[in-house]
Amino acid sequence: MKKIILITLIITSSLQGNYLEHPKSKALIDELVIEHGFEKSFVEDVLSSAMKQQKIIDSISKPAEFTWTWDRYKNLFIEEKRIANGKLFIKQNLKTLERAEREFGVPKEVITSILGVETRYGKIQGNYRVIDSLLTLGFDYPRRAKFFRKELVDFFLLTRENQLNINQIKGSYAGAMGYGQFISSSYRAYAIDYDGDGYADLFNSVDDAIGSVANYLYIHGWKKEGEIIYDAYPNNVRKVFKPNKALSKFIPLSFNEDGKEIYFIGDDNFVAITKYNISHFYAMAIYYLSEELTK
Ligand SMILES: [Ca+2]
Repeated sequence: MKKIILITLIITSSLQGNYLEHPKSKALIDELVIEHGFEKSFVEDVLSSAMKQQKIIDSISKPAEFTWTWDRYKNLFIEEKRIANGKLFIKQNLKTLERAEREFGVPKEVITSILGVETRYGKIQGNYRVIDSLLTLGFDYPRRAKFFRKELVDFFLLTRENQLNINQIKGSYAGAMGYGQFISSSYRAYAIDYDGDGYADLFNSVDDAIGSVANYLYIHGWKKEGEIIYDAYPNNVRKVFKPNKALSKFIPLSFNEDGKEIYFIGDDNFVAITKYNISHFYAMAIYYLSEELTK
């Protein structure tokens, strides 16, 4: 009986994973120590306390953008509570939003919609330890391993640069963090200090979050006087897209909404939103919500 219990314990612990013993850990440790100057014992401690989580792999394998219908996606994000809280968010942060609009050209309703869709305006920033997410996906999810392995190194660098506790930072199952759910490389590249304390804090500073989202969209091609989408008719969509390559930056879109097919043309600013999250449903939801917030 004792023996059986012991075996069970061993199996359980190896399933949860102690990432220090993972075959891919040695190369990571070497890279962090040799190329980036981390203490070996520090990296080893972090890896030995990190856990593989099957839930993370299950979640990333079936994202809403690919498995849901547009109606279901739209109903989740464009609903009364999110609209009302968005209007309240604008009221409470009007000065900062107007400054971001002036400096980056991104309307306050669009910035607000991104924060609303990502985290309900900062309320739900994710409950996974980011170190667990990035090790699980970087080491044990072959389809996206290369991407997440790179984010993992960026996460070590980010937490060192910003003096964050690498073992405590939480985020989404995919390692996205803070109000605007920035992944580590985006945090390092596009997060800005917007409240003047000299430090970009996307977890606690709503001003920094607002400035950083606007900066991200601006750098990814947002045009001040540009459009997100145009309405289109099916014939028009074909006419515009097939013969005229000069217009190929536009994206033809059709969505089945409330039982009928609707047609749109995505412009520069639609493309900029997809750089935030590469999904047509996502960009469309941001557009719809931002329209509701202008009312
Ligand atoms: Ca700041």
